[in-house]
Amino acid sequence: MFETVLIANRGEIAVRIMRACKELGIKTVAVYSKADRDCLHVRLADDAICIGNSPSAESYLHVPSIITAAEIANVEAIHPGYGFLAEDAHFAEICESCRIKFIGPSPESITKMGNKSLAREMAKKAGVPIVPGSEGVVKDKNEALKVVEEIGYPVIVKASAGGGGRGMRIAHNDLAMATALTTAQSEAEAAFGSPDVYVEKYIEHPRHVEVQILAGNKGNIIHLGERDCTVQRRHQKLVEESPSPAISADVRKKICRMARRIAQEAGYVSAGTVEFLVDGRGNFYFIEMNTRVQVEHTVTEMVTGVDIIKEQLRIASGEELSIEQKGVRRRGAAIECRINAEDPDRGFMPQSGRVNLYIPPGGPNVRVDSHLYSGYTVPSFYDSLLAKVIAYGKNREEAITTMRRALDEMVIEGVPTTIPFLRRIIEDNRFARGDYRMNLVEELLE
Ligand code: MV4
Repeated sequence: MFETVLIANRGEIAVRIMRACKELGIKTVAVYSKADRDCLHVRLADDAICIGNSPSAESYLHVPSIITAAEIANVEAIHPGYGFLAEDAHFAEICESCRIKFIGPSPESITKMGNKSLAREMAKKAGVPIVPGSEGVVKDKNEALKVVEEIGYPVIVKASAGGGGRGMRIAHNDLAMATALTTAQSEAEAAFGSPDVYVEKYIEHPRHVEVQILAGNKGNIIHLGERDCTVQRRHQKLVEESPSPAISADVRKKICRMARRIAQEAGYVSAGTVEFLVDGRGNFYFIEMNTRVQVEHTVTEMVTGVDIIKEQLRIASGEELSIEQKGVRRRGAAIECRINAEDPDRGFMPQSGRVNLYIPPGGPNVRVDSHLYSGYTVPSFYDSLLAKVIAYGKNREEAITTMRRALDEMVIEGVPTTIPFLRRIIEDNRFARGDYRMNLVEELLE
């Protein structure tokens, strides 16, 4: 196992990774921007290095500063967490050439899966169902209309270099198709530096179901079951849970098998997540694969007892996974609420300022992953995630009861948060029945 690891991230995920390192006897090196001197991840680390100014581009995204810090601290490996440089193939490559282990998949895997159109083709080749649509990139209106002839409206135009819902446009007819195509292309060019887009049939009211996989160094790939992340607002997940309340045992088995198959086809190594859309009839379709650890990995940890970060560290250091597929037991249900410094009454506008008082929930079956403490000042430069509250129960009903209790206990004073809005979701009857679709949040806002 590694002796020393640098964590190229901040906030709750930096804290989470340090906890795993500590339990594995690994020394941790934190990096921080000028805005983050007083952050919890700096305090918890064995060593901490300032890497630059507050804007991410001058610190957490600034590759030369991070590599320099890694050289100075003489670390063997870098854990990128999620966001920032986690899915930057170029960064992974630079780590490799500096003989620093990037804790994640190979640069080639990141590049392959980062191209969503290519990933689609790969899934298709592996025999995994994909959403009906174009074969590869669509260049112009004529090509797009040819696809529509086969699949019909509505369709959705997606950026190849996008993902997570960024750069998507829906079209219901030929006229809208023309504008959807050109706006998606120019948005993609501006946001990702590539105008490539592809076309898919628009699935109405789908659910977002994703499968956690762990791929060892010997081609051994296991899955840890699925997560349901249907409760989203503008592609930001608010609540995630495992197992999904909306799929049958039969669909679950198939979707998990398909996730493994994609990872196998791609020669994937490390932790990853395979995303699917599930329609009202239980049909499922691959949409994309994420090559990082995700915010919501915690719900999978709660129902499987597997520490996903430790497994990532084991794989990266050349060790084998600590578990085999037949040793994975999924028990009970877990729900996660993301607590953000955002004002739901003002369009979820990000908020910053001093947290005068923080009282985290506790007690049986409650896990809180957070970098908060009373007196902490939330800076305006970064993602607004403050805490993740995860409730566990023997079944979904118990998990919901525990979540309701946990959210009632939780106090964050000084900065507006999404807690009141999350309470409404957890108390909603449709949520309780598991009978909701992608528009639950919008309906609650009206
Ligand atoms: C879709 C879709 C409908 N049809 N693709 C892609 C990334 C994910 N974050 C949302 N994505 C969607 N892709 C096709 N062909 C609808 C969504 C979508 C969504 C899906 C499930 C649950 C909530 C959602 C919220 C917005 C968009």
